[in-house]
Amino acid sequence: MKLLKDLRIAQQHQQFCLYYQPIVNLNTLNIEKAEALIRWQHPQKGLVSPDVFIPLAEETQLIHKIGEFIFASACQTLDKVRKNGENLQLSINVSPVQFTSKHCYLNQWHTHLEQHNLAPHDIVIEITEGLMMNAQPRTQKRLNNLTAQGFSLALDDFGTGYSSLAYLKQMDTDYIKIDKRFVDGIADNKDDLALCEAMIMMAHQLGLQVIAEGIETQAQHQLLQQAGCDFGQGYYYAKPMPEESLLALLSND
Ligand code: G
Ligand code: G
Ligand code: MN
Ligand code: NA
Repeated sequence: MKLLKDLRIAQQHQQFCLYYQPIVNLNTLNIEKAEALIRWQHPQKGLVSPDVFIPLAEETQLIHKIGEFIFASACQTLDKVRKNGENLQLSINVSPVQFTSKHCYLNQWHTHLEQHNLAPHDIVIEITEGLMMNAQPRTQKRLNNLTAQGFSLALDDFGTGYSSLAYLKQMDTDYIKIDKRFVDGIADNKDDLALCEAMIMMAHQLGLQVIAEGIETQAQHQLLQQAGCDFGQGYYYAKPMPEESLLALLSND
């Protein structure tokens, strides 16, 4: 398969980079976090979406190497943010396949953190609910081990999977990320708003904070703010951007 062959060489040829999308505190409107989103600049095809190549990387175990690149790059960026006198928590998407590795990803992560004078609490690990379905039993143990070490944990695409509530019970989650599918309709549809409000209330009662994703309009922003949502992310605030743009944005903020 051609794309797989290209994916194997992409890393050596430095065709990957991270974009960052700001996450705004809805009480203060400060940018407190950013989500790292990988981009592949293919020499012929141009930008290839992670929706296409991450599943391929998961099937072929390439995700382990790519995952290390993502973690290392995010640490580098955060180091630059700090050197500019700013601060952020960086949110990183991690595939459950990474936790099946016999390679010691955790030692790797600690090495990268130490190299840049960072600590686990500077990082939020995002796990997609849907992907947990096929996860091995030890994945959950490993996730709880991460939070015990100080990493924050976010349940991504919350509400879209089969057992959202079961995961909340089983894992030491810090954040739920309300999926864009629920946010889209809140200004026009009472049921969508009610669902978001219910998720926010439930999360707060469990001691979790809420990040709403895919906010595109001022109306959505205001409704979520009124509903007590803690953080917002979406094109209304900013699109995913290269590192330089993030650094510039933070210093103007
Ligand atoms: O940024 P974008 O909308 O193109 O991302 C598409 C999908 O790819 C999203 O579901 C997102 O979670 C996933 N994705 C983006 N970046 C990463 C990454 O660095 N690691 C993993 N595992 N998934 C990612
Ligand atoms: O990791 P997750 O599956 O949540 O990935 C988030 C994806 O959503 C990224 O690919 C990002 O580019 C995209 N995204 C972020 N904000 C918005 C938005 O406001 N509108 C749309 N259409 N997509 C968004
Ligand atoms: Mn995510
Ligand atoms: Na999502």
